[in-house]
Amino acid sequence: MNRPLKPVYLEEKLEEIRSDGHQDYRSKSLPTWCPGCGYFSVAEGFTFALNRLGIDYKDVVVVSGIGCASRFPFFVSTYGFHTLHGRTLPVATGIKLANDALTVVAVGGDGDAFAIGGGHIPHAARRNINLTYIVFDNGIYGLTKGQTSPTSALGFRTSTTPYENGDEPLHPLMMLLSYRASWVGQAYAGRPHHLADMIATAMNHRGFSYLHVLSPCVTFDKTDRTYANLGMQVRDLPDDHDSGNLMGAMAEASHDDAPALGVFYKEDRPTLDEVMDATNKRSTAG
Ligand SMILES: Cc1ncc(C[n+]2csc(CCOP(=O)(O)OP(=O)(O)O)c2C)c(N)n1
Ligand code: SF4
Ligand SMILES: [Mg+2]
Repeated sequence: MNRPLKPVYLEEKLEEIRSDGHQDYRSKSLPTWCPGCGYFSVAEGFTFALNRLGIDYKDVVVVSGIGCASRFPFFVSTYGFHTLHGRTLPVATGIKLANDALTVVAVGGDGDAFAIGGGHIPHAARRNINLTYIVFDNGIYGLTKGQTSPTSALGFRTSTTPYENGDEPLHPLMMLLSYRASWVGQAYAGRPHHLADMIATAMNHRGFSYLHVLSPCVTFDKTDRTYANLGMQVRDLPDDHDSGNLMGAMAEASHDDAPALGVFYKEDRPTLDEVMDATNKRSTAG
């Protein structure tokens, strides 16, 4: 018997949110992600974060590359730009520099960020572009049906590594810390409330904020980054963690077997648009 598909998007829920004085940031396009994909938590967390920060959706642009994660702009009712594979950050940078009143959030998968797009990250971080970059790391290429990615674990079997992955994975948090991203945090799709908090905190930072989200691909990874495994591994950063201490942040980030959740590092320093404004002023003075 064919059962009618029930929309996940309920009109009553929308009304409830509106009558509460909140905006609903979910779009009318239903997510095309597989049931159980960690990305639903990110989308939900994002709408909570925008409500908490009180940002109007007309003032937000979500920029993505290509991949399952990069479908994100279709499923939130902000402005969106689905760009080319790996070119999220250059486009996001251009948007922010053209109109710095906009809140710019760049999103994408681990392949988009660290394989084809990896060359852009160091420069966005060191120049402290005032935007948020959320990478949904499932350790695999989901959209193209399960090939290894730069963050796939050693020994992981995929369609491209049937005899086990022998490539050492990249370490995104260590990379971002050494590139001097001015805000670096980690969250987990299986802890949606914490994730929502972390998205809001990252977006509230002035400067380049990098949020790494550990997220299971339930369709192509049945053995490694599963909810069961990640749920056992993740831990909170210690209460006495000093997010102003870069070396301390690196030490916490280096515990590969027990990924910590929370804000690893933050610092306050001039952003790219501030530096450019100052340069403009100097060049036009006298
Ligand atoms: C220039 C270019 N090269 C390759 C591809 C094929 N391709 C599309 S998505 C993707 C990887 C997606 O993996 P990831 O960024 O981790 O996103 P996920 O699907 O896992 O969310 C690749 C290789 C492409 N679309 N464009
Ligand atoms: S293939 Fe994997 S990453 Fe893509 S939507 Fe399905 S579960 Fe999510
Ligand atoms: Mg991926």
